[in-house]
Amino acid sequence: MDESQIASLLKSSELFPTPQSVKLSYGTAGFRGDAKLLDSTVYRVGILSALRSLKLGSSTVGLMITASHNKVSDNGIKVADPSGGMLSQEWEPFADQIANASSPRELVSLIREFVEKEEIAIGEEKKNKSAEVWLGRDTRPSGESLLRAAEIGVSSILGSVAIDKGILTTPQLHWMVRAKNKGLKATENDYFENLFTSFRCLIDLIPNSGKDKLEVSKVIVDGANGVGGLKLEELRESLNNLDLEIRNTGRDGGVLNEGVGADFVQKEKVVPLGFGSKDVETRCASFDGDADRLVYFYIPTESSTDKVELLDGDKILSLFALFIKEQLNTLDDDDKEGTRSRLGVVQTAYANGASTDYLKQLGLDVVFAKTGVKHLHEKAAEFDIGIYFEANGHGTILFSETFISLLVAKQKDLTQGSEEHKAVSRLVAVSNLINQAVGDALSGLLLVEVILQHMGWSVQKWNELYKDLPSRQIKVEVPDRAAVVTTSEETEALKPLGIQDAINAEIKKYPRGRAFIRPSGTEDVVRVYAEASTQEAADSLANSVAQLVKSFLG
Ligand code: NG1
Ligand code: ZN
Repeated sequence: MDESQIASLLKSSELFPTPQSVKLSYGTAGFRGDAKLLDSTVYRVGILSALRSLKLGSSTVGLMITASHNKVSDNGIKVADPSGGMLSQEWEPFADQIANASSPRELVSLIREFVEKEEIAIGEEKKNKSAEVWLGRDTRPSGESLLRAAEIGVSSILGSVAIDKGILTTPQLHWMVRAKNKGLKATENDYFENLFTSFRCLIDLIPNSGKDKLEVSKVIVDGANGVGGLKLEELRESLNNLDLEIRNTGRDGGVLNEGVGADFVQKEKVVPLGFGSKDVETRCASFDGDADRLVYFYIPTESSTDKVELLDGDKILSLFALFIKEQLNTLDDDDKEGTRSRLGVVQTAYANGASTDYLKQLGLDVVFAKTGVKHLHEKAAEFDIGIYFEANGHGTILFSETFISLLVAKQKDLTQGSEEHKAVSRLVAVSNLINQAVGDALSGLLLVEVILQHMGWSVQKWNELYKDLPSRQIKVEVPDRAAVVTTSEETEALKPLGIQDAINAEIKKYPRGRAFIRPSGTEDVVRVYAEASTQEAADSLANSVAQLVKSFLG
């Protein structure tokens, strides 16, 4: 690193002193916290993203400013690697170090050390290509000024270019970064065009015999008062074959994620604001604040309360798995070349036990990953087709490059109009529709809608695939959530000592009881999950475990 580079870093970092007494960690999905405290973090992640781009031959890297489903006064930042996936976990410790560096001198010295260790060609880019970082943000009021901090961070690595892509959903930015690095068309319009073209294609492939039982009833979407509803409105202009009503777009004064959105509906299992008795039995969906999560729900007729029937990430996963399996079975019947495919599904410990039983009974390969999509994504990528979902509605379907090439070749060989040709064409269209970079509520919604039409199913019929075991999630505020250390599968607590035995003793009291605790990676809480044969039992188990957390950590 030459003198001018060091001077540039020292000068810009003077603008962003670190707040006192905040310990930052890259966590499950980037840095998150009170937006007022994040300027220096965002600036520093700007530096990191420029270095990441240089390290990877000046590929485009993405920076998304959002705190997803968290409250509106929070914000956060996450990095999209050139593949469109999450930042490589190998770089997370460096992110933590620089975010916590207490002075400009310490910051520069950490960067210098890292640049040497990683052999990043800093300074030489002037002769070659420079780093490029694409920035996006959600609708939070703090987003604009944080975005400026990120730009300053990027530009403080000399020769680097920051390009502001405006207000986007998280998955849009990931999709655009991936497309750009693959040399494909990568604007927001290209993203929309890709969605409606592949959706149209799947609609055209709906079997004729199914037409008379077509499910084209209305779907109502809760946009969480965030960016997702706004983008869905734009997309709707080009969609026919979908009767879509969008509420909670944020235009009518509603507050982001407050009493609305996927996280609220999934965790509380109650009706979001703006929905009520007029919507009984209607198919409804909720996005989260940055539109990378999707859950469905409906209000049952008999409901006298505000409770909903929830169709969470597990149910979406099951629907997708059924559809994909149906297409693969059609192909496998015709499988002369022995090209049988490996289809796998990935869940976390939060997956409802009934969903796991159902998927296994379908004959699927079910594997488990730690919480956080970066872990699920990695495992799903090991299959030809890997479907992953967190119960909270974040997930997607990954197709391996080799498998896509094989499908495209088959599509050319097979006779047009044959069942096999249709099955292959559906799989190719799904691979285009569903975001290959991260979970995406917009593309997920379109895929659910077209599959329901394909099957001729109502939301109620879909819900009957299996019955969820009653479950309850609770957040417990503790002085230090890091005091909870779990096994790698996160299902057992190793620390504090003795707590797991106490939890096990509680679990034993309940038929089909299951419970675990883990520290959240995005909020300052310990999460408790409990499942049992009745709702009362699940609630009671969750409460007893929460009490244990309080007494061991309180
Ligand atoms: P934490 O706060 O680490 O539990 C939450 C979700 C994750 C993931 C991230 C990122 C639950 C229980 N946890 O993480 O699955 O989606 O947020 O947004 O839903
Ligand atoms: Zn989100």
